Amino acid sequence: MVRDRNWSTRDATFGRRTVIAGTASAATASLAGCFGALGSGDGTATEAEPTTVRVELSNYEIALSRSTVPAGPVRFEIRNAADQVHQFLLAATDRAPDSLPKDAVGRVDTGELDVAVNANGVTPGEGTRLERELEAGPYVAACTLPGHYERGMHAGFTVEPRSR
Ligand SMILES: [Cu+2]
Repeated sequence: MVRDRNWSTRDATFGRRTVIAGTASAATASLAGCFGALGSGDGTATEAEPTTVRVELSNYEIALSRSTVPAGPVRFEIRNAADQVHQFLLAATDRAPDSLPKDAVGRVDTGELDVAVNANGVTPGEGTRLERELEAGPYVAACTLPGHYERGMHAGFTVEPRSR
């Protein structure tokens, strides 16, 4: 007798759980439908949330809040903490951060680089926000204003393949 009652209780619990699970998956399916509709609107099917990287420019350094991100959308929040204009350039390259190609007058030759981000002329005390879709690979961040790169305004950055 006792055993029978236990069984019926367990059945009831199991039944309730099944209903809850069913409701949750229906909600997930309708949310996915909404995102799918948004994605097709602007031609991008990206579902990933952007990874935020804070960039602080100073004399003469580029500080990144993280040096590795997963491939996909990356949002750069760039701030110039210095007393003069700086640049945040990010290029896909397998060169070392201090070995970017130079032009005839010794400046970083951006024409030789696969530039992913170029925030030029960031005003002192101000900032800008840029979002880019980045593919996996090695990158170098730099400020190419005369003398700045040579004084150390460069940093390595890596975009890793997104694990699925
Ligand atoms: Cu600079």
